[in-house]
Amino acid sequence: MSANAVADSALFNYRRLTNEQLRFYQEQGYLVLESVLTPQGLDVLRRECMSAWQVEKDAFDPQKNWLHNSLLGDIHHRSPTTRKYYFAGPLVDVAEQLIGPNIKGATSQLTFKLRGNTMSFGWHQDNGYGELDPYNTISTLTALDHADRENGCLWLIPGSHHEGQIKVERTPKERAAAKEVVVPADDARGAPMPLRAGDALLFHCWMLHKSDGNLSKDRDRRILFLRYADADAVEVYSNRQPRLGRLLRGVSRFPEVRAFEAEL
Ligand SMILES: O=C(O)CCC(=O)C(=O)O
Repeated sequence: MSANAVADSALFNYRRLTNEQLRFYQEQGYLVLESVLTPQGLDVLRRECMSAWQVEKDAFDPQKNWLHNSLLGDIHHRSPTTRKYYFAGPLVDVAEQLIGPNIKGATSQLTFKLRGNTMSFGWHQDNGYGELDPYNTISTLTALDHADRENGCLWLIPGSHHEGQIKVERTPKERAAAKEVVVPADDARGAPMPLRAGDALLFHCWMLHKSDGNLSKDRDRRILFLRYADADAVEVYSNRQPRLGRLLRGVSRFPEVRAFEAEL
């Protein structure tokens, strides 16, 4: 049976956040959701994502930058099961509970640290890379491998989203060159976020987070990164143009958002 023909419930575990989880998110700014992918869903996603990665990328190359070594954008264009997961999987229900009734997809990408990739990502907010308003966008990281301190799991500073938007200046040239954004933060306040393959970590757009390099000799650390935003969210850095992303729930006042990827 092709991935497209497999029922969503065989691939993904749907859920509603409890009041306790909602309170925790408000206070701490993050949640770990266990087993969002079923074993079959994990298997299919890994296969499709690796095929897409291998078309574009080689093994880790220390001469190349983090963009080349770690990221592959618009993975929902290349993997049908990712598209299903991004557009209609359990994280969309969760986004609706955390953001509100009107939701669009804002980013889909692979963020991989294959064995040998010892590059770290410094402390940053995801809203530092692409400031979206309103300030309730969520980042979700679905683990395609077990992730721990040895192979470069995420670290975050619980509660740091209460500090608000940290202004980071990047010129259009630096933005085009994907210059890394790093903000000063106290390592001692950081907490590692180990995940089992199939779990997802999600956090607020103001959450300070980082990751260290993958120091394992024989384990990859592959993550599927999806960002969800209010359907009317605008890009502050781009003259407040609407962020283009597929409308997944509810309505948007922007016709270009209503039309974006509607055919997918
Ligand atoms: O892949 C990583 O280790 C870091 C990812 C990250 O910080 C991000 O996607 O914002």
